[in-house]
Amino acid sequence: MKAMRRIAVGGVVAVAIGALVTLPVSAQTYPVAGPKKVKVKVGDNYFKPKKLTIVVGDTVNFVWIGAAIHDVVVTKGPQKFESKKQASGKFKQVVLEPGKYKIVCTLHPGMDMKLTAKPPPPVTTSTAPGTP
Ligand SMILES: [Cu+2]
Repeated sequence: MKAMRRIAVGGVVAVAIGALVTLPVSAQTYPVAGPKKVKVKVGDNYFKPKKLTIVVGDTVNFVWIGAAIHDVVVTKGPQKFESKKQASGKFKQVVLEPGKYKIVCTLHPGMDMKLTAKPPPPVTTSTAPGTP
């Protein structure tokens, strides 16, 4: 019985360590400075800006400004997301994985953009001015 119990406890510890190691990126906390909201226009037939750099944790807010139906689809990138096909409205996406993304409208070949998500800057422990 003693041996059985030891195995059981060991198993629990192994599972706990495994959970720590596989902690998803989304569980990280981000510095006070962020996150930001960044707007991307979805026009006929273009994204503006065509190149965008953000910091992980930022929200990209796609806003439809054209008349035609478009969508927003990641074809390459560490995090996949896609909007509905729509002619107006918005699509908000929080980007949690650092890396380079290619985003397209699947309805219009050549309508694409590049998004780069940088890792968050290290948290600094600077004190406020006047603090002793
Ligand atoms: Cu389109």
